[in-house]
Amino acid sequence: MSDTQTLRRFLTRHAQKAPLDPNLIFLLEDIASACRVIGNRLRNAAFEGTHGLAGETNIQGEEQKKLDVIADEAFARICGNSPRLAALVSEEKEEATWLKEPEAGDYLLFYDPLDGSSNIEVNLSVGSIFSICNVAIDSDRDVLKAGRDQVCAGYAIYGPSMMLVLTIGQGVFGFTCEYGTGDFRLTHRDMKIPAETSEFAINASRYRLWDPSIRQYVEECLQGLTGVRGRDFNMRWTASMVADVHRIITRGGVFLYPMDDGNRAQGGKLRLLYEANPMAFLVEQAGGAATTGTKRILDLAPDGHHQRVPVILGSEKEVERLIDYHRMSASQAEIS
Ligand code: AHM
Ligand code: MG
Repeated sequence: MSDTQTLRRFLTRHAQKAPLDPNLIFLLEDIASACRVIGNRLRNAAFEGTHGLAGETNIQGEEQKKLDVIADEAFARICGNSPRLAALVSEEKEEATWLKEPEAGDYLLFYDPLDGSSNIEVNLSVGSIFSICNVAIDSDRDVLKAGRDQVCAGYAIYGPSMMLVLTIGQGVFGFTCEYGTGDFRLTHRDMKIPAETSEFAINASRYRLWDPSIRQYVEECLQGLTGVRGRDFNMRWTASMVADVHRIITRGGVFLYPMDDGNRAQGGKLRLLYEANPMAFLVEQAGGAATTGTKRILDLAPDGHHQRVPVILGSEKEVERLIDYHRMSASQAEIS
């Protein structure tokens, strides 16, 4: 039977064993509340008239959905109560929102309030992704933190059940929202990604745009049992990063949103601060690996709030193979 301690009990028990700032616990509880509110708004959207577009475009030039705006407001309103939260960096806002004069030890919250929102109308899983870093010194307004500086990261997945999956740097833990009480309860302890997998996730409609390394990798997977990999591979693509990463954290696999001819000018598709970094932290904490193809994601030095990067993450052996293919492809390009 699963352990059913609540998120608060889990965090306070953790704090008895290892130092954990009570203000981080408050912030995590506020994030859980925001996600609970977003989950309820998603569930009732058909009755509340909140499907469809908001009529605005965000900083990424993407059309905002009404629910993107509702989710962004829920995060800002509920987490804004946290006493040591200095600033918010949201996918939906061009600039950071400062809530107080930053002091060393305060928190910075990075979030994508509703990831995969193109899936809402077709009633597939969507999610919220978040990442937390510390303010290093008093008055420091620098929010361009490297992923390795994260103190906590996680996501909420709004699927057949609502879950919160998080790491505070000591493994990955999944909490399911109990219907009725609304409590997040620990149902998935110390989640681990197996090093080997036979399942990959990529938007294959972009085949014509891929670099040779990605083509080679996918073509070899597709050859199956009689090909160079000597085994059959399965493919899944939800087009909701949270759902795809959740599957990988639950049963293994590799997720690819590489740089290709369609997104090279932007640097990739997924955003570093509130998509790639938190997912890379979670995946590494679950025993997997996360790279751009050439660099560890957590070591990247961000150059903008909404910087995009290529993302390859999941089961360690497959990620290592992809890094090798990138290396080989780069040295071949040098020779020719
Ligand atoms: P979003 O933040 O605008 O929702 O975009 C990110 C999403 C990811 O969840 C998902 O992995 C990817 O975009 C899907 O892209 P595509 O539609 O090209 O398959
Ligand atoms: Mg997103």
